[in-house]
Amino acid sequence: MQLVSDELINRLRTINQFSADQIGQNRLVYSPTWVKGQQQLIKWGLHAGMPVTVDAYGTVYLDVIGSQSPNGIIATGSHMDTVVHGGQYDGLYGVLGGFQAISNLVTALGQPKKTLWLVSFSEEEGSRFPATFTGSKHYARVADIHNIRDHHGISFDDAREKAVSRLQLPGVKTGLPKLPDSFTELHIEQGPRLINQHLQIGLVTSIVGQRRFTVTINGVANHAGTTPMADRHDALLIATSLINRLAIIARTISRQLTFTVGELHVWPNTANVIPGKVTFSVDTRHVKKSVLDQFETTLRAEAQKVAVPPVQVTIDRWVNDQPTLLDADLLAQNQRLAKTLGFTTATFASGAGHDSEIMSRVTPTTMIFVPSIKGISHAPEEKTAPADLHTGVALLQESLKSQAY
Ligand code: HGY
Ligand code: MN
Ligand code: MN
Repeated sequence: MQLVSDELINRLRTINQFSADQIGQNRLVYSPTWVKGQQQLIKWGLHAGMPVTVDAYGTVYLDVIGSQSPNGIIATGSHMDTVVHGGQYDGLYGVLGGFQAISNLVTALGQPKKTLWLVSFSEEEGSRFPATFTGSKHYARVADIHNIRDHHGISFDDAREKAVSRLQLPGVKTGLPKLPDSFTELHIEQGPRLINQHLQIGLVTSIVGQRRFTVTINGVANHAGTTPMADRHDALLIATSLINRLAIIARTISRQLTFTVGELHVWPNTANVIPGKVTFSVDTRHVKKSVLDQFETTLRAEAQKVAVPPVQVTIDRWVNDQPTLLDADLLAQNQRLAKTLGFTTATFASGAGHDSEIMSRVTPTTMIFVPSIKGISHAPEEKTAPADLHTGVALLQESLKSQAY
């Protein structure tokens, strides 16, 4: 079945242009660029004659109603939001690749027997508000997030209501659709395996567990020139030595345990003032819950060692996602289809978190990866070769076809 390949590349370019005047992609949930992205997807759906639904969190659902069992639903999709200064493919490729696969199938084979759904989740990254997977958690009826604010003090609910109201284009329905019979997420690998092994497709066995914390060190702000070194409670020096110790401990616990401090804020952040307060993020991941438990225990113990009055330390854990097994039958099906298509594959666990870990709690779920050049992601340099983009769509297409036609 001939892929109409330029459409996908052009659609990716169109939505990525919405944040073109900044460094990388900045489609933070409920931001103006995010609204434009979801609005553009809605317009493409309406133009293709697809019924469009938007839920209260801003997730967009495009339907192709099935002829024989409209209630049997086969879904695909990913997330519309990005990290700060992110890449052009993380999330968006799964949304637009899913749209392309469904469009190709309807063009070539007409109406499916089961309903096909494309889902563009509102938020996955946790890059604006301190919560992740808020779109898929709402859709999967796992949790509804409220009472959180971004760094500017804007409330999640205010931002959500304003942005979602902008998605109420003529012809768009509102509501929370039922759950599908299966969910498949097409995504870039965001790591080096496929590209280094010159393989075309990654089939995902499981998704690592991840935990995110905000650590706050309250020291004593004071004069940089008159305060003797021995009398200081410098929050930044305390934080940096704690971070270095945690990095060394993480390596000794497990070489597969990831430990990342991606965010660090200093108050008052002035050259001639001893920092009185520092907050920093900790993102840690592993395929085993026991290893994450061990690291968290150590993190808390090491933090308490430096909490000697007047120094105070607080730790806020705001992500605690468990390691997740994905559906083995759907993976095996995709392995067979990939072989038939002549695609080279590997199966492995995902080091990145995905909406699929939430969806796998409520329906059989699988993921299809395509290579990331140099394994880079969450950066403007994120890139996947067009041929690999199309290979992922081709396999997704065959997978949806085998389930819905
Ligand atoms: O952080 C992650 O693993 C994902 O990209 N949200
Ligand atoms: Mn993603
Ligand atoms: Mn991401």
